[in-house]
Amino acid sequence: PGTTTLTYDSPFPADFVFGVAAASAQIEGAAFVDGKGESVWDRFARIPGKVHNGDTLDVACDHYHRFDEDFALMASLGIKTYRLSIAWPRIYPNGDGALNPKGLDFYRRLFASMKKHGITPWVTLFHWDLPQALEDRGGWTSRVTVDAFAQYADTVVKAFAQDVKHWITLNEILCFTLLGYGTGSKAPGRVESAKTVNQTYHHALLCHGHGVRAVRQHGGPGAIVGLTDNCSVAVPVTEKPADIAAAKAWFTDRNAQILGAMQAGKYPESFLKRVGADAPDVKPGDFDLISLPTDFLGLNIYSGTFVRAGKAGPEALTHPVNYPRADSTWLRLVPQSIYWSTRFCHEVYGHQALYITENGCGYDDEPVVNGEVTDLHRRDYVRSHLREAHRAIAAGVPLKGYFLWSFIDNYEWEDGYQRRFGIVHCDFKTQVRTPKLSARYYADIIKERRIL
Ligand code: GBH
Repeated sequence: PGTTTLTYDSPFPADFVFGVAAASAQIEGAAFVDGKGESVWDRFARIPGKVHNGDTLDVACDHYHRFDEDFALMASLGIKTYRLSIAWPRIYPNGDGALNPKGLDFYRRLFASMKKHGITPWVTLFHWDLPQALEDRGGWTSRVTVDAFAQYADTVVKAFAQDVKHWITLNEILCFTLLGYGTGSKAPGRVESAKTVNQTYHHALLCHGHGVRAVRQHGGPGAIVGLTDNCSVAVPVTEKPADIAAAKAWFTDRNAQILGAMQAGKYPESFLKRVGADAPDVKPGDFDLISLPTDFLGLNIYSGTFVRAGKAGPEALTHPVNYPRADSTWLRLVPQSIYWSTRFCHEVYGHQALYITENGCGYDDEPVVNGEVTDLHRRDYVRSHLREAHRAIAAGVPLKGYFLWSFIDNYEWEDGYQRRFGIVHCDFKTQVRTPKLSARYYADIIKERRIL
């Protein structure tokens, strides 16, 4: 990368976006209200032993009924950009077929409230809440889901072209494919062959393509669109050239199936060699969709893997047990992940606009004491990760924004309500919201546009 004139204490560039993020299934609640269909998570949460404490998504933060007060709180903290997702089963309760007008009405009211509070929406079309009716017809293993998504994307983009100018097609393909159909730790909890799992990735990539196509056809003037990926992040153990080269090679290899394929317009040779007979079936024209040009790439970055140059090539290291982490065991504290993920995406895939669409940390015990949650651990997490974002920009990486996950404590998937990621505390019994210390801290950063 080139260099800019940004120095250690400089403010972020004037057009840098500071936001917060959340997702429909995790905050809305109202899981069976106003005609919403069942999602795979509504079903999965009811299978004994799948979700911590048997927590369901039925009520969550009751954002469905409280969005106006939530946006008032957001605005009071100076937050002007919010990444949300639309619940597919609200719009098409059966995945395709009959449209539910009350689903569209809900988001119409929600966007009006955001507008009133001066908050710009960034909208993800799919953040894991697949209609159960589609799962019953094969879910992500079937092209039925691709056709249904194409229709859903057309409907939503058309309906909200006036309200929404920033679109994200899918959130984290890996999580709803490999973890939903390979390991079974996420909904729908299936354990399928490698061949089948690779096919689910391929169908997800096709849906991404349909999302891009829908925004180009119906998004209206000024609409932009991209994917949010949770790429594998490689952090060189030292910043000597040999370790950086090793990290870059590992990064390129590990991200071949999604980022590599989108860029190359085909599955890269390294990937095809690795999967052999388990390669996905590809139909003519598939890659015309998958490789449609996008306007930006979103990255959800929480952690990273250390890589060094070994005798036989790049070596990825397992974190030792004592390596610091949040309460989520996978969430090792590696702030340099922000710098290296964005830099490598720019260098390897040529991305010219990158956004951190999620970054945050989850902890279990964050009680409100004397009206306060002094989450200094989260304040420190945000600060150290923004430092690395700033470093990336200074090094000429086109990083354009940062969305903190999450605005409010919410349904943390298989970890239920115990694991808190919010900068606003939610009491799930009373629905009382209490901004944590980290919310005040982030509000100050947004106001001054520099690291405090
Ligand atoms: C994001 O995923 C989600 O987009 C968001 O909805 C969620 O609430 C948030 O982050 C916090 O978790 O089983 O060892 O393979 C986070 C990224 C990547 C974290 C996959 C869990 C699985 C580890 N996820 N990872 S493993």
